[in-house]
Amino acid sequence: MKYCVLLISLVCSLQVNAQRSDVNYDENEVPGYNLPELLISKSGRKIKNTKRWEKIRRPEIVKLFQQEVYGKIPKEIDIDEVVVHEQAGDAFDGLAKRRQVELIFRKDDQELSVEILLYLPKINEKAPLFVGYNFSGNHTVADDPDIRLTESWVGDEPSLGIVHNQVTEQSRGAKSERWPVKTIIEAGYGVATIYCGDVDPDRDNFQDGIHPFSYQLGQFRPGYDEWGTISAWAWGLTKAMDYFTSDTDIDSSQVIVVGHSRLGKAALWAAALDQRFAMCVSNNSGCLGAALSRRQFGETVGVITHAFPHWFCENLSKYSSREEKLPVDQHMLLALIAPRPLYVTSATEDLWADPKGEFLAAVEAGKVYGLYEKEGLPVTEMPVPDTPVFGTIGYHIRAGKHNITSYDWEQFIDFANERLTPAE
Ligand code: GTR
Repeated sequence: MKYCVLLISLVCSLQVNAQRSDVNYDENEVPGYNLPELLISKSGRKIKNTKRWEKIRRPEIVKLFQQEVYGKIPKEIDIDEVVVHEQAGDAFDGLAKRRQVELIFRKDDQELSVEILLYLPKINEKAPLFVGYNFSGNHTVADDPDIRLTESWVGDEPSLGIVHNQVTEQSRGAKSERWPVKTIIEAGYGVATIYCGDVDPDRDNFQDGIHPFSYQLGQFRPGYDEWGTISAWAWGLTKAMDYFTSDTDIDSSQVIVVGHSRLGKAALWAAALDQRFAMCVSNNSGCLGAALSRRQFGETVGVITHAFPHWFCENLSKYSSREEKLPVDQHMLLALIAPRPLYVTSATEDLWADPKGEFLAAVEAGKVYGLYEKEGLPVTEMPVPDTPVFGTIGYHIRAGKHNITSYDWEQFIDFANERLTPAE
Protein backbone atom coordinates (compact mmCIF):
# COMPACT_ATOMS: atom_id res chain seq x y z
CA MET A 1 0.00 0.00 0.00
CA LYS A 2 2.79 2.36 1.08
CA TYR A 3 4.68 1.66 -2.18
CA CYS A 4 1.52 2.16 -4.18
CA VAL A 5 1.06 5.66 -2.67
CA LEU A 6 4.74 6.43 -3.29
CA LEU A 7 4.46 5.31 -6.90
CA ILE A 8 1.35 7.40 -7.49
CA SER A 9 2.96 10.50 -6.00
CA LEU A 10 6.12 9.89 -8.07
CA VAL A 11 4.07 9.61 -11.26
CA CYS A 12 2.13 12.76 -10.34
CA SER A 13 5.28 14.73 -9.61
CA LEU A 14 6.83 13.53 -12.88
CA GLN A 15 3.73 14.72 -14.73
CA VAL A 16 3.92 18.14 -13.09
CA ASN A 17 7.65 18.36 -13.72
CA ALA A 18 7.20 17.31 -17.33
CA GLN A 19 4.68 20.09 -17.73
CA ARG A 20 6.96 22.52 -15.93
CA SER A 21 9.80 21.85 -18.35
CA ASP A 22 7.45 22.02 -21.36
CA VAL A 23 6.46 25.63 -20.80
CA ASN A 24 7.66 28.51 -22.91
CA TYR A 25 10.41 30.83 -21.63
CA ASP A 26 11.20 32.42 -24.98
CA GLU A 27 9.76 35.88 -25.57
CA ASN A 28 9.89 35.21 -29.34
CA GLU A 29 7.57 32.22 -28.89
CA VAL A 30 4.82 34.18 -27.16
CA PRO A 31 1.82 33.85 -29.50
CA GLY A 32 0.05 36.87 -30.89
CA TYR A 33 -2.98 37.55 -28.73
CA ASN A 34 -5.86 39.95 -28.31
CA LEU A 35 -6.95 40.70 -24.79
CA PRO A 36 -10.68 40.68 -24.04
CA GLU A 37 -11.96 44.25 -24.03
CA LEU A 38 -12.02 45.90 -20.65
CA LEU A 39 -14.15 48.83 -21.66
CA ILE A 40 -16.75 47.31 -23.98
CA SER A 41 -19.71 45.59 -22.36
CA LYS A 42 -21.07 42.20 -23.39
CA SER A 43 -23.82 43.91 -25.36
CA GLY A 44 -21.26 46.08 -27.16
CA ARG A 45 -21.67 49.32 -25.19
CA LYS A 46 -18.62 51.52 -24.82
CA ILE A 47 -17.77 52.08 -21.17
CA LYS A 48 -16.81 55.73 -21.08
CA ASN A 49 -17.29 56.72 -17.49
CA THR A 50 -17.18 55.38 -13.94
CA LYS A 51 -20.96 55.18 -13.75
CA ARG A 52 -21.14 52.71 -16.64
CA TRP A 53 -18.09 50.88 -15.35
CA GLU A 54 -19.65 50.39 -11.93
CA LYS A 55 -23.17 49.63 -13.16
CA ILE A 56 -22.50 47.53 -16.23
CA ARG A 57 -18.99 46.33 -16.94
CA ARG A 58 -17.59 45.77 -13.46
CA PRO A 59 -20.43 43.41 -12.40
CA GLU A 60 -20.13 41.55 -15.73
CA ILE A 61 -16.42 40.95 -15.16
CA VAL A 62 -16.90 39.87 -11.53
CA LYS A 63 -19.48 37.35 -12.71
CA LEU A 64 -17.16 35.92 -15.36
CA PHE A 65 -14.36 35.39 -12.84
CA GLN A 66 -16.86 33.79 -10.46
CA GLN A 67 -18.30 31.43 -13.05
CA GLU A 68 -15.25 30.50 -15.06
CA VAL A 69 -12.17 30.97 -12.88
CA TYR A 70 -12.34 31.03 -9.08
CA GLY A 71 -15.91 29.94 -8.38
CA LYS A 72 -18.84 31.57 -6.60
CA ILE A 73 -18.65 32.17 -2.87
CA PRO A 74 -21.79 31.43 -0.82
CA LYS A 75 -23.16 34.48 0.95
CA GLU A 76 -24.66 32.91 4.01
CA ILE A 77 -21.66 31.84 6.11
CA ASP A 78 -20.95 34.26 8.94
CA ILE A 79 -18.78 34.44 12.03
CA ASP A 80 -20.61 32.71 14.89
CA GLU A 81 -18.28 33.72 17.72
CA VAL A 82 -15.16 35.82 18.25
CA VAL A 83 -12.81 34.67 21.02
CA VAL A 84 -10.04 37.07 21.98
CA HIS A 85 -7.30 34.83 23.36
CA GLU A 86 -4.90 37.69 23.94
CA GLN A 87 -5.69 41.40 23.88
CA ALA A 88 -2.37 43.19 24.30
CA GLY A 89 0.62 40.91 24.72
CA ASP A 90 3.96 42.66 24.86
CA ALA A 91 5.94 42.02 21.68
CA PHE A 92 9.12 43.15 19.92
CA ASP A 93 10.67 44.54 23.10
CA GLY A 94 7.66 46.64 23.90
CA LEU A 95 7.38 48.14 20.43
CA ALA A 96 4.12 46.38 19.55
CA LYS A 97 1.14 44.78 21.16
CA ARG A 98 0.22 41.28 20.12
CA ARG A 99 -3.42 40.30 19.80
CA GLN A 100 -4.70 36.81 19.01
CA VAL A 101 -8.28 36.41 17.94
CA GLU A 102 -10.16 33.28 16.97
CA LEU A 103 -13.10 33.47 14.57
CA ILE A 104 -15.41 30.49 14.98
CA PHE A 105 -17.80 29.36 12.25
CA ARG A 106 -20.54 26.82 13.01
CA LYS A 107 -23.09 24.92 10.98
CA ASP A 108 -25.03 21.91 12.29
CA ASP A 109 -22.35 19.77 13.93
CA GLN A 110 -19.49 21.40 12.00
CA GLU A 111 -17.10 23.93 13.53
CA LEU A 112 -14.17 25.80 11.98
CA SER A 113 -11.62 27.98 13.80
CA VAL A 114 -9.66 30.68 12.03
CA GLU A 115 -7.01 32.40 14.12
CA ILE A 116 -5.81 35.93 13.43
CA LEU A 117 -2.46 37.03 14.83
CA LEU A 118 -2.11 40.80 15.03
CA TYR A 119 0.83 43.00 15.89
CA LEU A 120 -0.30 46.57 16.43
CA PRO A 121 1.75 49.72 16.96
CA LYS A 122 1.39 51.32 20.39
CA ILE A 123 -0.17 54.55 19.20
CA ASN A 124 -3.18 56.50 20.33
CA GLU A 125 -4.97 56.51 17.00
CA LYS A 126 -6.43 53.59 15.09
CA ALA A 127 -3.74 51.98 12.98
CA PRO A 128 -3.77 51.24 9.25
CA LEU A 129 -3.21 47.54 8.76
CA PHE A 130 -1.58 45.04 6.40
CA VAL A 131 -3.37 41.68 6.34
CA GLY A 132 -2.12 38.59 4.58
CA TYR A 133 -2.12 34.83 4.85
CA ASN A 134 0.92 32.77 5.77
CA PHE A 135 1.70 29.31 4.34
CA SER A 136 2.54 27.19 7.41
CA GLY A 137 1.06 28.65 10.59
CA ASN A 138 0.97 31.97 12.45
CA HIS A 139 3.82 30.85 14.69
CA THR A 140 6.17 30.76 11.65
CA VAL A 141 6.02 34.53 11.08
CA ALA A 142 7.98 35.60 14.18
CA ASP A 143 10.29 34.04 16.73
CA ASP A 144 7.78 34.80 19.45
CA PRO A 145 7.08 32.04 22.02
CA ASP A 146 3.57 33.33 22.71
CA ILE A 147 2.09 32.77 19.27
CA ARG A 148 -0.48 29.99 19.43
CA LEU A 149 0.16 26.90 17.29
CA THR A 150 -2.41 25.95 14.68
CA GLU A 151 -4.06 22.55 14.97
CA SER A 152 -5.13 22.58 11.32
CA TRP A 153 -3.69 20.36 8.60
CA VAL A 154 -0.35 21.77 7.32
CA GLY A 155 1.64 20.48 4.35
CA ASP A 156 4.60 18.43 5.60
CA GLU A 157 7.99 20.18 5.73
CA PRO A 158 10.23 17.77 7.65
CA SER A 159 13.14 20.22 7.67
CA LEU A 160 10.94 22.50 9.80
CA GLY A 161 9.63 19.69 11.97
CA ILE A 162 6.23 19.75 10.26
CA VAL A 163 5.39 16.06 9.97
CA HIS A 164 2.13 14.11 9.88
CA ASN A 165 0.59 17.41 8.82
CA GLN A 166 0.93 18.99 12.25
CA VAL A 167 3.19 21.85 13.25
CA THR A 168 5.65 21.64 16.15
CA GLU A 169 7.76 24.15 18.06
CA GLN A 170 10.60 23.64 15.58
CA SER A 171 8.94 25.81 12.94
CA ARG A 172 8.43 28.81 15.25
CA GLY A 173 9.83 31.87 13.48
CA ALA A 174 10.90 29.77 10.48
CA LYS A 175 9.42 32.24 7.95
CA SER A 176 10.23 35.44 9.84
CA GLU A 177 12.40 36.81 7.03
CA ARG A 178 9.18 37.09 5.00
CA TRP A 179 7.48 39.15 7.72
CA PRO A 180 9.56 42.19 8.77
CA VAL A 181 7.12 42.98 11.57
CA LYS A 182 9.42 45.47 13.31
CA THR A 183 9.85 47.56 10.15
CA ILE A 184 6.09 47.53 9.53
CA ILE A 185 5.29 48.57 13.11
CA GLU A 186 7.96 51.29 13.10
CA ALA A 187 6.33 52.68 9.94
CA GLY A 188 3.08 53.06 11.90
CA TYR A 189 1.19 50.10 10.43
CA GLY A 190 -0.24 47.07 12.12
CA VAL A 191 0.09 43.63 10.59
CA ALA A 192 -2.38 40.76 10.75
CA THR A 193 -1.82 37.26 9.50
CA ILE A 194 -3.82 34.05 9.25
CA TYR A 195 -2.70 30.54 8.39
CA CYS A 196 -4.42 29.88 5.02
CA GLY A 197 -5.07 26.24 5.98
CA ASP A 198 -7.25 27.32 8.92
CA VAL A 199 -9.72 28.48 6.24
CA ASP A 200 -8.99 25.76 3.71
CA PRO A 201 -6.06 23.33 3.79
CA ASP A 202 -4.13 23.48 0.51
CA ARG A 203 -4.91 20.01 -0.76
CA ASP A 204 -7.19 18.54 -3.36
CA ASN A 205 -9.77 17.49 -0.86
CA PHE A 206 -13.00 19.36 -0.43
CA GLN A 207 -13.85 17.53 2.80
CA ASP A 208 -12.13 19.91 5.20
CA GLY A 209 -11.84 23.66 5.72
CA ILE A 210 -14.86 25.82 4.98
CA HIS A 211 -16.13 24.08 1.83
CA PRO A 212 -18.39 21.49 3.55
CA PHE A 213 -20.29 24.36 5.20
CA SER A 214 -21.80 25.15 1.80
CA TYR A 215 -22.84 21.64 0.77
CA GLN A 216 -26.42 20.55 0.26
CA LEU A 217 -27.40 17.13 1.55
CA GLY A 218 -25.44 14.48 -0.40
CA GLN A 219 -22.97 17.00 -1.89
CA PHE A 220 -19.28 16.19 -1.47
CA ARG A 221 -17.52 18.83 -3.52
CA PRO A 222 -18.30 22.26 -4.96
CA GLY A 223 -20.28 22.41 -8.22
CA TYR A 224 -18.72 23.46 -11.55
CA ASP A 225 -19.03 27.15 -10.87
CA GLU A 226 -18.63 27.03 -7.09
CA TRP A 227 -15.70 28.05 -4.94
CA GLY A 228 -12.30 26.49 -5.19
CA THR A 229 -9.58 27.08 -2.62
CA ILE A 230 -8.60 30.57 -3.84
CA SER A 231 -12.20 31.70 -3.46
CA ALA A 232 -12.30 30.11 -0.01
CA TRP A 233 -9.15 32.01 0.96
CA ALA A 234 -10.60 35.25 -0.45
CA TRP A 235 -13.74 34.62 1.60
CA GLY A 236 -11.60 34.16 4.75
CA LEU A 237 -10.00 37.55 4.16
CA THR A 238 -13.38 39.21 3.92
CA LYS A 239 -14.38 37.57 7.23
CA ALA A 240 -11.18 38.90 8.81
CA MET A 241 -12.25 42.29 7.45
CA ASP A 242 -15.63 41.87 9.20
CA TYR A 243 -13.69 41.42 12.43
CA PHE A 244 -11.41 44.43 11.76
CA THR A 245 -14.43 46.73 11.51
CA SER A 246 -15.18 45.89 15.15
CA ASP A 247 -11.62 46.26 16.50
CA THR A 248 -11.24 49.75 17.90
CA ASP A 249 -7.44 49.74 17.45
CA ILE A 250 -7.74 49.26 13.68
CA ASP A 251 -8.62 51.83 11.04
CA SER A 252 -10.79 49.58 8.90
CA SER A 253 -10.87 52.23 6.15
CA GLN A 254 -7.13 51.61 5.69
CA VAL A 255 -6.73 47.86 5.45
CA ILE A 256 -4.23 46.66 2.86
CA VAL A 257 -4.59 43.08 1.68
CA VAL A 258 -1.28 41.49 0.72
CA GLY A 259 -0.30 38.07 -0.54
CA HIS A 260 2.64 36.19 -1.96
CA SER A 261 2.33 33.72 -4.81
CA ARG A 262 -0.83 31.54 -4.52
CA LEU A 263 -1.78 33.75 -1.59
CA GLY A 264 -1.26 36.79 -3.85
CA LYS A 265 -3.87 35.33 -6.20
CA ALA A 266 -6.21 35.14 -3.18
CA ALA A 267 -5.39 38.72 -2.13
CA LEU A 268 -6.27 40.04 -5.61
CA TRP A 269 -9.54 38.14 -5.71
CA ALA A 270 -10.45 39.29 -2.20
CA ALA A 271 -9.75 42.94 -3.08
CA ALA A 272 -11.73 42.59 -6.31
CA LEU A 273 -14.77 41.27 -4.44
CA ASP A 274 -14.61 43.29 -1.24
CA GLN A 275 -14.19 46.98 -1.80
CA ARG A 276 -13.64 47.60 1.89
CA PHE A 277 -9.98 46.68 1.26
CA ALA A 278 -8.40 50.07 0.67
CA MET A 279 -5.32 48.77 -1.14
CA CYS A 280 -4.00 45.50 -2.52
CA VAL A 281 -0.49 44.07 -2.92
CA SER A 282 0.13 41.17 -5.30
CA ASN A 283 3.60 39.75 -4.74
CA ASN A 284 4.85 37.33 -7.44
CA SER A 285 1.28 36.07 -7.90
CA GLY A 286 1.87 34.82 -11.47
CA CYS A 287 -0.52 32.61 -13.40
CA LEU A 288 -4.17 33.44 -12.63
CA GLY A 289 -2.87 36.11 -10.26
CA ALA A 290 -1.50 39.23 -11.94
CA ALA A 291 0.02 37.62 -15.08
CA LEU A 292 -1.76 37.65 -18.44
CA SER A 293 -2.86 34.10 -19.30
CA ARG A 294 -2.81 34.66 -23.06
CA ARG A 295 0.95 35.27 -23.17
CA GLN A 296 1.64 31.61 -22.47
CA PHE A 297 4.98 32.38 -20.88
CA GLY A 298 5.96 30.37 -17.80
CA GLU A 299 3.09 28.66 -16.00
CA THR A 300 -0.05 28.29 -18.14
CA VAL A 301 -3.71 27.66 -17.44
CA GLY A 302 -3.16 24.09 -18.67
CA VAL A 303 -0.31 23.47 -16.23
CA ILE A 304 -1.94 25.11 -13.23
CA THR A 305 -5.30 23.37 -13.62
CA HIS A 306 -3.44 20.07 -13.86
CA ALA A 307 -1.18 20.67 -10.85
CA PHE A 308 -3.60 22.59 -8.61
CA PRO A 309 -7.15 21.89 -9.82
CA HIS A 310 -8.57 22.57 -6.36
CA TRP A 311 -7.52 26.24 -6.41
CA PHE A 312 -10.17 27.05 -9.02
CA CYS A 313 -13.71 26.13 -9.98
CA GLU A 314 -14.06 23.12 -12.22
CA ASN A 315 -15.22 25.24 -15.17
CA LEU A 316 -11.67 26.56 -15.58
CA SER A 317 -10.43 23.22 -16.88
CA LYS A 318 -12.36 23.93 -20.14
CA TYR A 319 -9.67 26.50 -20.93
CA SER A 320 -6.68 24.26 -20.35
CA SER A 321 -4.48 24.92 -23.43
CA ARG A 322 -7.28 27.12 -24.79
CA GLU A 323 -6.39 30.36 -23.06
CA GLU A 324 -7.62 32.38 -26.03
CA LYS A 325 -11.16 31.16 -25.32
CA LEU A 326 -11.21 32.49 -21.76
CA PRO A 327 -13.75 35.32 -21.56
CA VAL A 328 -11.43 37.20 -19.19
CA ASP A 329 -7.73 37.82 -18.74
CA GLN A 330 -5.92 38.98 -15.66
CA HIS A 331 -5.76 42.70 -16.52
CA MET A 332 -9.51 42.57 -15.86
CA LEU A 333 -8.98 41.19 -12.37
CA LEU A 334 -6.53 44.01 -11.60
CA ALA A 335 -8.96 46.56 -13.04
CA LEU A 336 -11.60 45.45 -10.52
CA ILE A 337 -9.41 46.98 -7.81
CA ALA A 338 -9.67 50.49 -9.33
CA PRO A 339 -9.66 53.21 -8.14
CA ARG A 340 -7.93 51.84 -5.04
CA PRO A 341 -4.13 51.70 -4.93
CA LEU A 342 -2.70 48.44 -6.27
CA TYR A 343 0.91 47.32 -6.06
CA VAL A 344 2.21 44.48 -8.25
CA THR A 345 5.65 42.91 -7.94
CA SER A 346 7.73 40.45 -9.93
CA ALA A 347 11.20 38.97 -9.45
CA THR A 348 13.87 38.64 -12.15
CA GLU A 349 14.42 34.91 -11.55
CA ASP A 350 10.73 34.13 -11.20
CA LEU A 351 10.09 33.42 -14.88
CA TRP A 352 7.51 30.80 -13.90
CA ALA A 353 5.26 33.71 -12.83
CA ASP A 354 5.91 35.66 -16.09
CA PRO A 355 7.16 39.05 -14.84
CA LYS A 356 6.41 40.75 -18.15
CA GLY A 357 2.86 39.37 -18.15
CA GLU A 358 2.38 40.74 -14.63
CA PHE A 359 3.67 44.13 -15.71
CA LEU A 360 1.56 44.28 -18.90
CA ALA A 361 -1.61 43.37 -17.01
CA ALA A 362 -0.93 46.26 -14.63
CA VAL A 363 -0.41 48.64 -17.59
CA GLU A 364 -3.72 47.55 -19.16
CA ALA A 365 -5.66 47.83 -15.90
CA GLY A 366 -4.65 51.50 -15.90
CA LYS A 367 -7.46 52.17 -18.42
CA VAL A 368 -10.03 51.81 -15.67
CA TYR A 369 -8.00 54.00 -13.31
CA GLY A 370 -8.13 56.54 -16.15
CA LEU A 371 -11.93 56.62 -15.92
CA TYR A 372 -11.46 57.78 -12.33
CA GLU A 373 -8.94 60.39 -13.51
CA LYS A 374 -6.16 58.53 -11.80
CA GLU A 375 -2.91 57.53 -13.35
CA GLY A 376 -2.41 53.76 -13.38
CA LEU A 377 1.23 52.96 -14.04
CA PRO A 378 3.29 55.93 -15.21
CA VAL A 379 5.34 53.83 -17.68
CA THR A 380 4.65 51.37 -20.49
CA GLU A 381 8.12 49.77 -20.61
CA MET A 382 9.24 47.49 -17.81
CA PRO A 383 11.47 49.31 -15.33
CA VAL A 384 14.95 47.96 -14.59
CA PRO A 385 15.26 45.72 -11.51
CA ASP A 386 14.88 47.26 -8.07
CA THR A 387 13.41 50.48 -9.43
CA PRO A 388 9.82 50.94 -8.26
CA VAL A 389 7.48 53.03 -10.38
CA PHE A 390 4.07 54.18 -9.34
CA GLY A 391 0.95 56.12 -10.05
CA THR A 392 -2.15 54.69 -8.35
CA ILE A 393 -0.80 51.36 -9.58
CA GLY A 394 2.73 50.57 -8.46
CA TYR A 395 5.17 48.01 -9.80
CA HIS A 396 8.67 46.74 -9.23
CA ILE A 397 10.71 43.80 -10.36
CA ARG A 398 13.13 42.78 -7.63
CA ALA A 399 16.44 41.17 -8.54
CA GLY A 400 16.27 37.61 -7.27
CA LYS A 401 14.04 34.63 -6.76
CA HIS A 402 10.36 33.92 -6.18
CA ASN A 403 9.96 35.23 -2.64
CA ILE A 404 8.68 38.09 -0.50
CA THR A 405 11.52 40.00 1.13
CA SER A 406 12.18 43.04 3.31
CA TYR A 407 12.95 44.95 0.12
CA ASP A 408 9.45 44.18 -1.16
CA TRP A 409 7.83 45.22 2.13
CA GLU A 410 9.76 48.50 2.21
CA GLN A 411 8.27 49.37 -1.18
CA PHE A 412 4.74 48.43 -0.04
CA ILE A 413 5.14 50.75 2.94
CA ASP A 414 6.46 53.63 0.79
CA PHE A 415 3.61 53.13 -1.67
CA ALA A 416 1.02 53.00 1.13
CA ASN A 417 2.50 56.14 2.70
CA GLU A 418 2.05 57.93 -0.63
CA ARG A 419 -1.20 56.51 -1.89
CA LEU A 420 -3.35 55.23 0.96
CA THR A 421 -5.78 57.85 2.15
CA PRO A 422 -7.94 57.57 5.26
CA ALA A 423 -11.69 57.78 4.75
CA GLU A 424 -13.03 61.33 5.13
C1 GTR B 1 3.67 27.22 -7.75
C2 GTR B 1 2.47 27.52 -8.60
C3 GTR B 1 2.37 29.01 -8.74
C4 GTR B 1 2.54 29.74 -7.42
C5 GTR B 1 3.46 29.04 -6.46
C6 GTR B 1 3.32 29.37 -4.97
O1 GTR B 1 4.03 25.93 -7.72
O2 GTR B 1 2.64 26.90 -9.82
O3 GTR B 1 1.17 29.36 -9.39
O4 GTR B 1 1.35 30.07 -6.85
O5 GTR B 1 3.34 27.68 -6.49
O6 GTR B 1 2.25 29.62 -4.47
O7 GTR B 1 4.34 29.31 -4.31
